[in-house]
Amino acid sequence: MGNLVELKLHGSIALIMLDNPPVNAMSFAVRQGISDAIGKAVSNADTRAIVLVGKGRCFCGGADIREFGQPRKEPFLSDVINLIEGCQKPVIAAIHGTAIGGGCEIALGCHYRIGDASARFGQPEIKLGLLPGAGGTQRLPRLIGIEPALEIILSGAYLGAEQGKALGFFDEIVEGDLTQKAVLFAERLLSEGKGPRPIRDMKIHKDKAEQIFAAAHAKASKRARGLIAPERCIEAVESALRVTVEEGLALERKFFDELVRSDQSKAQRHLFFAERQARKIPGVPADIPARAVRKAAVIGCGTMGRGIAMSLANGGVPVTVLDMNQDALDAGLSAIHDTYARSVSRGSLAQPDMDKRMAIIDGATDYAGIGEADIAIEAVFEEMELKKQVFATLDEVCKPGAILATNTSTLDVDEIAAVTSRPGDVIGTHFFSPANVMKLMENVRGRETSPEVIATVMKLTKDIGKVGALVGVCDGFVGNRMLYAYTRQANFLLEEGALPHEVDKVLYDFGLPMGPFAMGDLAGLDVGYRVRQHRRKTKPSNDRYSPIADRIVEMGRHGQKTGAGWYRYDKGNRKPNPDPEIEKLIIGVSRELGIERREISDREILERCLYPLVNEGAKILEEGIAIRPSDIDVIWIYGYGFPRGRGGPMFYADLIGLDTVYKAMSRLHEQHGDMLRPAPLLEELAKFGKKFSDLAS
Ligand code: 3H9
Repeated sequence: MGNLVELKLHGSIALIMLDNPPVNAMSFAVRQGISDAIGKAVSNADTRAIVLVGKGRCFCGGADIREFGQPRKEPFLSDVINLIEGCQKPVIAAIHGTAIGGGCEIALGCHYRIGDASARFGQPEIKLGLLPGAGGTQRLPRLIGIEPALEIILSGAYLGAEQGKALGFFDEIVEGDLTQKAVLFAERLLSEGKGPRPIRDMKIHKDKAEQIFAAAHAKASKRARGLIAPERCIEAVESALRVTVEEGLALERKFFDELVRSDQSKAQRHLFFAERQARKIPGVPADIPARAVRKAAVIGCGTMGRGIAMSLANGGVPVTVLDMNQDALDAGLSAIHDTYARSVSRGSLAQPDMDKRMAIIDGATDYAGIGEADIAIEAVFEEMELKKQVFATLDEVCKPGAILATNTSTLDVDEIAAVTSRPGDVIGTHFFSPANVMKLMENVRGRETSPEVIATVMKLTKDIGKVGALVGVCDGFVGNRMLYAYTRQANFLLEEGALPHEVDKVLYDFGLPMGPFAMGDLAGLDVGYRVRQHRRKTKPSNDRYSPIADRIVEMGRHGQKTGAGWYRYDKGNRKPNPDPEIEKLIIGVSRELGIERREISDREILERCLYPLVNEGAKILEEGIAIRPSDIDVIWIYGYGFPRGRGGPMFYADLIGLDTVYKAMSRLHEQHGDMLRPAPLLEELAKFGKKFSDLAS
């Protein structure tokens, strides 16, 4: 390991440079290095001011997350920050790229902060189930005020240079060479006789504090149901108003230690690395050149097509939406406009950003209009023959080298690719509904998809702000195949004695945004119905099959959109109301099937729904459909709202112990037969006392 912190003493200014690629994380060696460098700069008589900069892509990406959970080594980050803050010579942070987490806290320890246009700052610890643990909860509110500080700490969002300047985080935003400008800034301070300006000495403004905290508590309990970190963040910031800085820092530290040991934080740290690991594809080297995607096309202007077009435009990729029917196209484009306009009126999107996005979306009613697209994403009705027709046409009209992608959620990508003369350019890009909101792209590698096409689509996924996982071809791919295993058991539970709202409540209480039946109503029950009918025709089977869902659709109840499905809905209200008619139907089906209804405990509901989900995940791993267990977690977190604090189904199973899951599956197998047979991989890992995370990837 080279020198991770460089000190240059020249003239009156000492320059301390962090050099710990890729993101200058505050590992033990970096903390030690800064501490030593500060010590030398302080004792050097010529030095009158100190400038701290980061080399490479950013100032600092925070504490080294890989060190969490390991024994702590001194100097701690808070010691280093206290050392900087207590320095008798002014210390200036010169920020480019991100200064986040511990990186933001280091900057807050400095007496002045300047940045260039690329500078961003934030406290993303909450996304790791933590709170800022090196003074962020005490210094940020003192510097910029409690309301914006709380917002930054609770959202984990990064703010840019201009916003930072307006809030008083940055003293100056400079153009040109940042280090040079920082040295000039330091010299100016000296010439003006300005010295250290520790934030800890700043007065905290208490105006409207009560309302601000009440609003923060209300928002946290709504947005972060079941998570401990948000409340701890608020309590720590609240303490800044009541107690001394020392006491506030001690409380913050106590909370940090408690959170870092919690399963919720372990789960969220797992997800941080899982998301990044998912971008690494065996057989697709990181340096393989991705194709340029300068222009995209989306085929189909229905709900999915519109959402996909918006996702691309949101990421700055110009997109042409193709629909052969002019009226459908007009309706689609105006729906896109209206969706953006709603975001503007809610305040979540600025009007100029909406204008920019709308300006790069256009429509076409003829395939000739998309010949120049670098990627064409098909989002037509989920029907094989139709998709084949579309791909045959795309093959004719798209330029050589264009990527032909399908948004199918269940169909065989290889069969679709086979109608083209370029199966190497065909790939699945499975977006989740609503596509402009949901972050997941389940990208599907066909038998012949080329590594270059995979690299391009994985890069595009990141470029447009989505999270991707690459999977192989099978019925339902990873997400929907596992979803089927889960909803199937939920349906059987109804036949055996439970009611939809009872099942949904257990899964909601577990942390899912909604249970399987409320979710079905939201998504529309007719979609699953069509898939099941197709499957029964193409792959008849004697497996146990619950007729309830089909009967509900055949009653004309398609979910929220028809005002009734598993539940009944009042006009204009999305709240699901249990419906006696459905209860009667369910009880009738139990009778028809000769099943004696029984009391079903919450625990049984949870195990019966979640363990088969995990079991299916194990089968998917055995078959090589998912590359690694953590990819499955990424899919379930970003595509299905699996609670972040549980880390995804495979991490959750690891946490409760695969032996527990295996034993429960064996019991269920005995009770319910083959459909619940434990996956051999689950059995093997459980027998050897291993975890899914022990599987090499
Ligand atoms: C904290 O600071 C707690 C303190 O309050 C108190 C402590 C006492 N540590 O995202 P990328 C790795 S909590 C270790 O692809 P980008 C990452 O795994 C920390 N590793 O790059 C990846 O590795 P690999 C608060 C880290 O340019 C590589 O760097 N900080 C860390 O798209 C590139 O990452 C955060 O939560 C880290 N802190 O984005 C950090 N950060 O190549 C959040 C990154 O092996 N991080 N890595 O896969 C980010 O938002 C982005 O990583 C960042 C760069 C914007 C920095």
